[in-house]
Amino acid sequence: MRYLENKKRLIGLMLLAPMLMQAQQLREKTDYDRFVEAVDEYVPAPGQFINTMPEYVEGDTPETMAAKCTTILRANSTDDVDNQGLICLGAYGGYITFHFDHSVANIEGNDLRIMGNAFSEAGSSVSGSSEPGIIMVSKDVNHNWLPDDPWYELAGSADVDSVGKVIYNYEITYHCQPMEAIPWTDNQGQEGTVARNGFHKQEYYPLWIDAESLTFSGTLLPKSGTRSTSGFVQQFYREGYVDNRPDDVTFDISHAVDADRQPVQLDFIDFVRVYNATNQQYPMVGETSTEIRIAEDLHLEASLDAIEQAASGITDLRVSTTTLPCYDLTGRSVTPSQRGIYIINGKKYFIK
Ligand SMILES: [Ca+2]
Ligand SMILES: [Ca+2]
Ligand SMILES: [Ca+2]
Repeated sequence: MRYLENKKRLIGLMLLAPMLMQAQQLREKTDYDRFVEAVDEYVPAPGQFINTMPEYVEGDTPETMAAKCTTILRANSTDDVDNQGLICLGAYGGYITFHFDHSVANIEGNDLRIMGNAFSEAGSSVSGSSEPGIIMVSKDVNHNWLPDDPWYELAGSADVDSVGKVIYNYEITYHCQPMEAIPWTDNQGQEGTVARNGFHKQEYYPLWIDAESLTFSGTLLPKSGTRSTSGFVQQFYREGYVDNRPDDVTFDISHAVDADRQPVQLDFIDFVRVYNATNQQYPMVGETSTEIRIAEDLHLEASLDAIEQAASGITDLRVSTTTLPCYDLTGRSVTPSQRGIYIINGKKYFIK
């Protein structure tokens, strides 16, 4: 039944293809899926689980490692958590980029579910294994199916809960040093290493990346480690991060912000990136590094409906200027100074 419905839908959408080029993306297939279609990039920072989650074998390339991540995320399309593989992003900045087989619509409420392996310490509601990753979203505005378009972070709770303690525009560089602790320097004048430990004996620097150093940038969350009876755990951030706490795994595209932390209004997104947003290490657990095992569009049918609706044209016409918050089609806040299509309250308007 689902197959037939989607097939009918595809035929209808193919007829609208020229207009779709102006709007959202839809892969050519007959049955759409709420889970990730493919991983575009897997660029972890060094770490104790790098080259093992997923496993590197000699000859692997960025493309084959991304394909291994795709296999893991595709295999995890069940709730059988005991049998799910994990993708590890390594130390601060390491990231993964993926897409679905359709644009994900930003509807009322949360839009994406992304899960790692965060857990509470002995039922604690405030701490446990928390390795927060920041989510970024992007729209394929140049329609080339590649994640080479403007990116926006989804603002998490630290923006308001830890004012003055979050470092925006953080940058860190790791230097390859085979089978040794991995040295790093950052743009805050700090340096350190990703330490080796007795548990994980493989190389910690991603072996398929042919570069002597790796530089990552983004937002750095404040350290969260705290002593516990079992050693060290991390305080949970309140909300808005992947692999942060077991009860916070769904996210709203409406939390997108630009580089100045100003809200961005996106009607759809085509690519999702998650990067490790912490730079910290603790005894026994080592560096905190975001893991991912599931990513899905929370509302596949609503996304497909919205694509269909958007492909059928502009929602409304308006013939004068507006004083309401107004965004261009890439999601930038603008003051409309020329005629064109703008997004106001989530709908497209023509202003002339
Ligand atoms: Ca939403
Ligand atoms: Ca984790
Ligand atoms: Ca693109």
